[in-house]
Amino acid sequence: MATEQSQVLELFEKPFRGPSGGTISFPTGEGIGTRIGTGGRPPAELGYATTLQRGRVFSVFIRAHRRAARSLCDYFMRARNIAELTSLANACRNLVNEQLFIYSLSFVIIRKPELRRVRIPTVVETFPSKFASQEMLQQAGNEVRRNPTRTEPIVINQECSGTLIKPEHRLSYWREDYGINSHHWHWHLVFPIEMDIRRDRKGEIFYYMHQQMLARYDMERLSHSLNRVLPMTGLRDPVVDGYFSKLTVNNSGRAWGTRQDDTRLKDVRRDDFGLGFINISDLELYISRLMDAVHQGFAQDRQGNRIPLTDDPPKGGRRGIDILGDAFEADAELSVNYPFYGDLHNLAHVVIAFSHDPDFAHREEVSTIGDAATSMRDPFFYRLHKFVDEFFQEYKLQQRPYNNEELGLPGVRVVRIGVLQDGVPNNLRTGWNQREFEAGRGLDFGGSAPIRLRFTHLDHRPFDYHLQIMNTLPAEKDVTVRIFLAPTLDERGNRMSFMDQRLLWAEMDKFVTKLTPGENKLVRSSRDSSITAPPEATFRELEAGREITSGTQAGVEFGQCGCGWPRHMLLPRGMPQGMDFQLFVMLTDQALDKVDQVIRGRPCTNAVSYCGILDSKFPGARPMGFPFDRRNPAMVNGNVIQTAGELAAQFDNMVMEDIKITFVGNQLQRS
Ligand code: CUO
Repeated sequence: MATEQSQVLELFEKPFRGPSGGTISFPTGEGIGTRIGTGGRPPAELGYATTLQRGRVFSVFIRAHRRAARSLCDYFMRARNIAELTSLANACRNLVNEQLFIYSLSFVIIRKPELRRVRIPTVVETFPSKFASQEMLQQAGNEVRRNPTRTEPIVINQECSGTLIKPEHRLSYWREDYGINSHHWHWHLVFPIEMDIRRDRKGEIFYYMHQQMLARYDMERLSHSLNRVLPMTGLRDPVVDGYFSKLTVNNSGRAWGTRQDDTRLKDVRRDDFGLGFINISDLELYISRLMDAVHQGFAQDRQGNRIPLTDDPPKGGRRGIDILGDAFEADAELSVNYPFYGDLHNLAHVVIAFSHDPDFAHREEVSTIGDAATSMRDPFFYRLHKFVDEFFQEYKLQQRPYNNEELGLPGVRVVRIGVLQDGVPNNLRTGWNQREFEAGRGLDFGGSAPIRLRFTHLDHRPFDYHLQIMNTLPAEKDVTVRIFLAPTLDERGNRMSFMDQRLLWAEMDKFVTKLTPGENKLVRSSRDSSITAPPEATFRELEAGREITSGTQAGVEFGQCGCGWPRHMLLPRGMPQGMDFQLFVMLTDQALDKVDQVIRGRPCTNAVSYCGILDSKFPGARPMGFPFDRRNPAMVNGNVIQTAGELAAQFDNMVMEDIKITFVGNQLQRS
């Protein structure tokens, strides 16, 4: 195992090495890329994998790139063990795009059961230039050149990409956090499109995971007295937010594209990215057709059949949200009608990502919103996804409200809930913390000193949820516990109606437990959250074998472990003077929640609410986001329901609690 792990680390080390690494050759418009190989003829078994230029961006949002990834993954899938994978990989690593190479290797290690027990190193270390500014990397390079024999580590501190002159930049630390961007890269890796993967409820999790990221972004915005993010209004209006990432694409210093405030979107003609003509008017057609489907309650397939869109399908049927998610993202293999509903979400990423140079007039690179590893850095990402989410919400609002049977759990009463952090009840503290990553693994500076990038990030100390529950049933009862967090007040300082607060509820945890008859006291650690993953192992940790042999992790199939919201970002920042939040806890009947299945092997079960379980059904039968995914019932037991608190008051199995979140800045470790 240790040998396999070191073989894998070797494959991930210095992706830009090799004869052509970093060499850019610009196409002149006659083809989609420069083929690199012996005599200009790449080996046939690599298929489309060699159609991407080396030294450029690889993006899953671009169909031609997905096609190249499919070819390279098919090539790697022949490997039966790490030794064979190493030999296949070494045979082609100088012929294919570096980012495509790492993506495909990661994909195959995750997909093949016999390879899953090895861990892939974090993408932060494999491609530090996607996470650290050119200036930081340049400083490191200068240090190495100044003193090539130095052996003590070079530590470079991170800075955000903008100054606070623009209010949006108050959120830069969040958008540019290494953990959320790494999670997003992994999420799109484990929920790939057009890769012949059939993951359970993929369309629905596309909707839910991105909706939850928006809820978290909005909580963070309210923590800075900023309004909730507004959606992109249309494709003809200016892109209000500019973005200048300061990042580089490869080890030759090629810069990502940038975008001024108020840039207008244009039709895209980028042969260098394998893109055909992308016309804004085509995207507008897709928008209109998708909205037709939402409002008519059915989609139309290629044969003209009406496919009903409802979240109450007949038993065994797919929910409308799942069908809509697949049509919207879009996946040509799963969309109900790909030519008709198009590729709206991916193409919207692409059109925005090339808005600074839509026809390659300036030979500019794609901008960061065009790559899953960097897109969350761009403020406009959230406006784009708010626009996407509005379609899904429009659909959800047409579903019936949940009824008393679905919401209630007779015989079970939640008496009290609260949180305890370092002995302090119901006041959680957040602040700054730091983490170092090894940049020298992903870049090639020469020299013998380790180069460490030091990122400052939001964090909190672990805390526990305490739940006091009364089970008045005569027997044990299996229940699902759902915990949500939302701000108490809106931008104006007013309390919110159910419908206003509905989209701000962020899932904090969801777990199954057994209640004994009588009183039950549950303590649940924040570290066990259903949305988070623990910090990703670095090269150093993997080399030391610590992460792969320790305790309960031994034998786990790590493949998809990199997917998961970073643990350090579980809480919103809150305010220095303390900010009001509400916890909402709901218990539901596990008999109605559970999904019957036998899970084979020891899959990674981090962050199941965002990432599911590999090769298994999504563990939970209810619609994702339950109970806040639908409008509230107008009345319960004869009482009008207008707020989440009024809903909770009508059901014994729900309770709300006021808490505060206080930001203590640099005092976190000292407090
Ligand atoms: Cu994850 Cu648009 O889907 O970024």
